[in-house]
Amino acid sequence: MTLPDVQSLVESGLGRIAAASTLEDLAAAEVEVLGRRSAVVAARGRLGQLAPEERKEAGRAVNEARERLQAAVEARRSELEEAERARRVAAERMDLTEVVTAGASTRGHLHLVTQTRRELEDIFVGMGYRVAEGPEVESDWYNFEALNMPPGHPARSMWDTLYVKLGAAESTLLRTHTSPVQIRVMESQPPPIYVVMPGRCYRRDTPDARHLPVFHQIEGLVVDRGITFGDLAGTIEAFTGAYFGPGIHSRLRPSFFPFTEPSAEFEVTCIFCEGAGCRVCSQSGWIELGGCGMVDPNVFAAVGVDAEEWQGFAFGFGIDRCAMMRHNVDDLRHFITNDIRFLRQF
Ligand code: FA5
Repeated sequence: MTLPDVQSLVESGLGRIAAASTLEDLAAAEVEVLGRRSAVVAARGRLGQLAPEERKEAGRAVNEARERLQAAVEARRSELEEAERARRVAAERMDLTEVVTAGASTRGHLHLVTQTRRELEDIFVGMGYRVAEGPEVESDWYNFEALNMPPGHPARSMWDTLYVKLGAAESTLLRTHTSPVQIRVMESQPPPIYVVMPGRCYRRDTPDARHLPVFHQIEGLVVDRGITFGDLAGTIEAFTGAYFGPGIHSRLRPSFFPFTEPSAEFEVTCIFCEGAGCRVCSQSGWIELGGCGMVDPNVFAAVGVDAEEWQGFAFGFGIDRCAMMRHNVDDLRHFITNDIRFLRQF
């Protein structure tokens, strides 16, 4: 073995290492150039055959060759790892300019929940209702007490409440439903009243396919002379047909709310199976949308309306749930994850 032999062994090894274009290929090159069957290891094996005076120098040359090749493998590995990291970062990069630069047609539009709220308002305005709004941060009195739920009333536990640190303990809260706006409307004007009240509500609900901790309801309130439960049922049916279209109907099931008597839950034909029964509606053919009932005389008393002269009904249902059902969305959480591919569809 001559020194030029070692030199050419190093050159061909360096060429092989430089040619490796992936980390896997580099691992294969390392085995070829430095592994048990490599030329370097074979050269070292042949050192014993040399005369003692040649052996020392040749041994040093072989060791240096091995170290250079080893260093070249390490350097190439760092380069390839860096390139791989850069490729991954580029692939995962979120292009925040996408929406702005993708053309004039992507100026954006109202969120589906806002579109739904407006459509529901339009339906009720078409039936002669006015639209009213109330605050999202409410007092205990409006959210509970005036609605026939004095402190300690067991029905308060129907709603998992988020309280605000303001004033006396548990006196201020994020409204759990839009029903407090009924009270504000009745305080601000005498009957007759035909009003819908949309808005955001808050509950300590764990997010799942049909619940969000922040969601939207639309409340309805009618106070007039001679109002009956039949008017309530007819109004719900008219709304159901107007919003969901023909073939989708409503039904009322006895229920309990402290501020209405009698109370009912209203359900609409499951739009997924059109009443035949499926997984979404637990095979019942119906999906619950909200609560309703005749205004309880205690609520009229809280706002000074004479229950002998005036009767009324109220209802409240989920706007997000309406949008979900009408547009075949299987999970409410899509509404708040801000995935432009989902939002763009509507
Ligand atoms: C109420 O909130 C009553 N205030 C409704 C009412 C008004 C009854 C007037 C009588 C008279 P309930 O807790 O069932 O009721 O909620 C009504 C609807 O709001 C539900 O059917 C559902 O559509 C929607 N909703 C309730 N919680 C959530 C939530 N966490 N996420 C999304 N929608 C919800």
